[in-house]
Amino acid sequence: FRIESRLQRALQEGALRLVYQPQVDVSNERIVGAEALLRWTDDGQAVPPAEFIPVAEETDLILQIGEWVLREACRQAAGWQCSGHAPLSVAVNLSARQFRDPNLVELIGSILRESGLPPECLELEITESTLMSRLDDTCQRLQALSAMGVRMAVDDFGTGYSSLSYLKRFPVSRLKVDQSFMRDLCTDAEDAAIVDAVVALARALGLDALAEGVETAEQLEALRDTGCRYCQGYYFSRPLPAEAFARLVAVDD
Ligand code: G
Ligand code: G
Ligand code: MN
Ligand code: NA
Repeated sequence: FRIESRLQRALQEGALRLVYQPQVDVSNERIVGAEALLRWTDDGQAVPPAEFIPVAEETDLILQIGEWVLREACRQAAGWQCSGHAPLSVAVNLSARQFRDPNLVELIGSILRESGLPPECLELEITESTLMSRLDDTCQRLQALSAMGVRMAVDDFGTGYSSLSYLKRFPVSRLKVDQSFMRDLCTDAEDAAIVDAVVALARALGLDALAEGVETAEQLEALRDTGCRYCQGYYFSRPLPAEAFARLVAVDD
């Protein structure tokens, strides 16, 4: 409860910020976009999202926070678009409650209009468990969002239970291979087989695959062999403040 009122105040006082982790094309190691990740510094102390997001998720506070995140991410990503570099996308994590919010589609429409960010440059990440619950409702929401031109990604793929027949029907465009499979990719044959299988599944369904948690050159090499198209992780960059990300993109040109 205490954390909730502090978080509410942080939101009002502008104590939340976003950092951006570059997403990279495996074939040429160029930056194609970034995932926006929320940060909260409370009394000089960083509070991890894994601690405060679940608290916010218990109430409608997550809707207010989520709206701020979407607005901030779209505004900053609109500023990255420049001549000379291919369009950069921004990926925003949606909580389950946010994804079910009846106002979500309208909200995203107005945020895209006010920011000027092209809809194709916005990607929304939902977890496998959100995707695979309330399937009819999920299907309608995904259709409404993809009709706007926004792209959908399945986060932490491989850790939940996906119905492959629904995965086939849903308008999602990307599977994000969970970082837990990356850790021992080079030494554990089972993890390697799982990553191979997810990448093959994505390809068979016409989706692209992005591997999370790539920390070493060896992991990148192993990933290349699977044909995985995109990745992100500390090997390329930690999540960066917006200005630092923009500088990195400028150097990448
Ligand atoms: O940034 P990393 O530190 O630790 O993120 C931890 C978890 O918090 C991840 O599961 C990530 O998806 C989630 N997370 C980070 N930022 C956001 C956000 O803006 N909204 C939601 N719903 N989850 C987020
Ligand atoms: O659940 P989600 O994928 O949204 O969370 C991403 C989380 O993973 C963030 O907390 C981010 O800081 C973290 N992360 C990003 N890259 C790496 C990495 O290479 N290694 C590890 N251990 N964590 C990472
Ligand atoms: Mn994510
Ligand atoms: Na993830």
